Amino acid sequence: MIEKGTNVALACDETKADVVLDLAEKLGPKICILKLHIDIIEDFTPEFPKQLRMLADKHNFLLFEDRKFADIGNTVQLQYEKGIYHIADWADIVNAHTVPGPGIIQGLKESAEKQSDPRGLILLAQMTPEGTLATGDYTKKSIEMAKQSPAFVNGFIGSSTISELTELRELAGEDFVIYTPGVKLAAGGDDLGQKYSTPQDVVAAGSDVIIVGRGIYQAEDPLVEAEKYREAGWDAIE
Ligand code: S5P
Repeated sequence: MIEKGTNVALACDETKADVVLDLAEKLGPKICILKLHIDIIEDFTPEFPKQLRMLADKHNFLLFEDRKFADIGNTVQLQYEKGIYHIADWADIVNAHTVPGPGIIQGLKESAEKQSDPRGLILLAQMTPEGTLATGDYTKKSIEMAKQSPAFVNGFIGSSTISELTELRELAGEDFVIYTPGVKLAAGGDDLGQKYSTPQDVVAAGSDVIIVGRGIYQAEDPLVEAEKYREAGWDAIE
């Protein structure tokens, strides 16, 4: 982040491999992370994550597969390592819900340790949509779980609701990275409960990384828009 002067994670929710690769190549210099949902790619081939990995190394950003694991330890190991996606082979970071308890962290950690490159986990201590159940005691217990595995769990997904995000930062302390989705230059929401705050407001509330999806990739010129978010996010950090 410091080398590139950016705290923007691009939520690249496009469904065609070449569109994702094109955005990764063009926007690579502006972002610290490319977050994707591998299971929405309609023309997936094993070549796709390999090409993405090459672009991540070329432009010095991390790959974050937003898999939101949510099962028992044994099952998440299979989902992380096997199937058609082999996520553990190429994703620097994945995330998990804490609803199953600490076994999910242990399971993913054992799989991660088989890899030669470092792997990290983000816990969904909060979520952005209206009516989420990930609040209060759930958030507190998620943070406690992270503190049991601090070398592997690098941080949390935080809410885009400013009061909640502020509380998350207070509870988490300074040793964890907080990643906040639901970020747009103009606050608001969508028709399905997503809630947006601005880069300035989420960083002021304690967020480190701003996760931006439609605000960038649906813009007329995603490169121009990515630079606006980079500037807003990095000015706020500084
Ligand atoms: O609570 C959450 C957690 C995540 S990871 N709320 C979210 O919106 N996300 C993800 O962030 C979501 O899956 C999507 O990929 C991105 C937000 O996209 P946007 O288009 O609304 O900016």
